[in-house]
Parts: sequence; C-alpha cells; structure tokens
Amino acid sequence: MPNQGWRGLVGVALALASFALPVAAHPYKAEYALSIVPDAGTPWGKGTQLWADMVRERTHGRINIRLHPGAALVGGDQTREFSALRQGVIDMAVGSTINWSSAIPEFNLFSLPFLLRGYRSLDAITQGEVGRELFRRVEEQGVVPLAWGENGFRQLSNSRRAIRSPEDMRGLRVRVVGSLLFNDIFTALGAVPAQMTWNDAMRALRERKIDGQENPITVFNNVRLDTVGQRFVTVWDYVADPIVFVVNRQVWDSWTQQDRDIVRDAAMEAARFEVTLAREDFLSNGRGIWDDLAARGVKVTRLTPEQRQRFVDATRPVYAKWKALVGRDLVDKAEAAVNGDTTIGKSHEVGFRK
Ligand code: X2X
Repeated sequence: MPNQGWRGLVGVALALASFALPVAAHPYKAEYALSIVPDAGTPWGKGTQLWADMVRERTHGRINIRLHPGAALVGGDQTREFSALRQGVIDMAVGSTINWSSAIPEFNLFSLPFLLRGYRSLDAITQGEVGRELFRRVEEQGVVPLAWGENGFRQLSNSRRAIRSPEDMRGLRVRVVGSLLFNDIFTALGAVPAQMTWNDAMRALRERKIDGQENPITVFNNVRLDTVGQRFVTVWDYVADPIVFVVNRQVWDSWTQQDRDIVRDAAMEAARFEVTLAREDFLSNGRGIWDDLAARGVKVTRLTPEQRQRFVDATRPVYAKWKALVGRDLVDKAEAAVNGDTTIGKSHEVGFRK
C-alpha cells in the first residue's frame, strides 16, 4: 500500500493542527448580536450594557457584543425573541420571562396575579429551587441561562381615572403582552386587554388608541409615559418580571472555557448591578421616584390592603386556571418560597442577592 504512509502523515498533521488551534474549528464571530426589548436608558438596558462592556474588556476584545434594543432583531416582535435565539438568529439576550413564556410556559409563574409579595419573595423564587428548575427548562431549549436580573414589579397606568377597584377598570383598554394569561387577568377585572408589542404600545398610547398599560415604573419613566397622557398610576404590584441573561448554545460551545467563565461571571455581576438599579427608589436628582411622579402631575394611587384584596379576589379564578397550566408542583414550590418556607427560600434581604 504505497500511499498508506502519506495518509498517516496527513492524519498526524491534522491531529496536530486541531490540537494547536482548538479555536479554528469554531471561529469566534467578529460581533455578537444581543437583543433587548426596551432602550438603553432603563435599568434593563444599563445592566445589559455593563455585561457587554465587561466581557469586551475582560476578553481583550475577543468577544464583542452589540446591543440591539427594541427587539430589533425580530422586527420588534418581542414574543419571537426566544425562538430566534434558539435558531441562532440572535446570539445573546437579556429577556423578560413575560416575552419568553410562549416558549417556556413555566415562565408564566411570575405573572400569576398577586402570587408575589415584594422583593424578598421574588428572590426566594429566583434564587432557590424554583429558579434552578426554570433554568433547566431554558437549558432544555438549547439556550444557556447565566443570571437572573429584573424588570420589576408592574404597575398600572392609564389616561382616564384613578383606579382603586375592579369597578374602576370597567371598559378600560389596556395594552398587554406575552401570554393569554394577561388577557385573562384584565378580562376578569372588567377591562379590555389588547395584545401588542412594546413599540406598538408606545405608538398606540401616543395616539390615544388605548387607555393604559402596565410596566415597572422605571420603564414608565424611561419613555416618560406621563407626557403622552398617562396621568394615573396605581401601585398594585400584581406581578413582576425577572429578566434572564442568556447565550445561544452553539455560540456558548464555540468559546473556550476561560471565555465562558468570563461571560458567566460578568453576567452575574451585571445582573446584581441591574437589580439594584431596578429597585432604586431615588432618582439621580435625589428625589424619590414617587414624589417625582407626583411633581410631574401624575396621580399615584396606593391601595389599602382591603382595596388590594378585591383585586386578588377578582383574579382568583385566573390564578387557579393558570396554576394548572404552569404546573401545580412548580407553583406549589413557588408558593412555599413566597410563604417563607426556609427549606426553599433561605433568607434574602430586600435589595440584596447572593
Ligand atoms: O413590553 C413590555 O411591557 C416590557 C418592556 O415590559 C417587556 O418587554 C415585558
């Protein structure tokens, strides 16, 4: 066999090449596309930018991340963000559990009306067994989850009147997004929900085609919804949406172990910073966020425990229906964590995380 030796040599050469150049089989991209829904000025945007900056610096430019706000990589359709991420159309994202709930039904957990009771209960869920289980669901879909951030507790705003009871919501046209759970909640409260993207919502609010919306107050302030007639805000903390720092699986696998560690550590640091910003009650002008709203002519309504209970009661059937859809076991665990079952929740202080 005259060419046997030749083949052997090629084999050795190939083996050496692949040993010496482990990266060559999976070249790094010149730029990685990262999707977020809101713009860079929100805590969500700032935390994401910090992640990108730390990664670029610590990898000496090997991993260059470019932010695409407005879910621009999916034409603004934020509910398609997760599938685009799975398909590799998007390399990385920091996305809301609300937007990804169509792909991961368990993410509807955070949108069960009035399940959560403040930051401590939210942390008990994300930082405990339930959070780990949810990350496994993300992994199963070919996406690598790295850290929990937070959009925040979502408050109701509208242009018509102060909302103190379900009766006040009758006929109110409220923009919602993500999953039919929100249609059910607002229908149960007598309002008229309208599903649309965040980009479309801002236009519809400006053109007065809808009356209201629900978002964390940081998002409300970022786009100054008070300037488009959203003059009433009810603080009801009915749901909160965490955001998840993730990387597409093929992209993740293409990086060296050292770079993966850098990306993961930076995600955890950026997420901690992001959560702090999302929970900040004071603005850079030193004024409290709620005082500032009032000073801008927004009427802020805080519910008494009795008033809040009426919203809880009115949405109970929706909670029961969606508990079954999310998964009873998971919701039971989340309820236990909220109720301070120490075997699940551990001690999480407001504003801090491990
Ligand atoms: O669209 C919204 O309401 C926002 C920005 O909060 C989300 O992406 C879930």
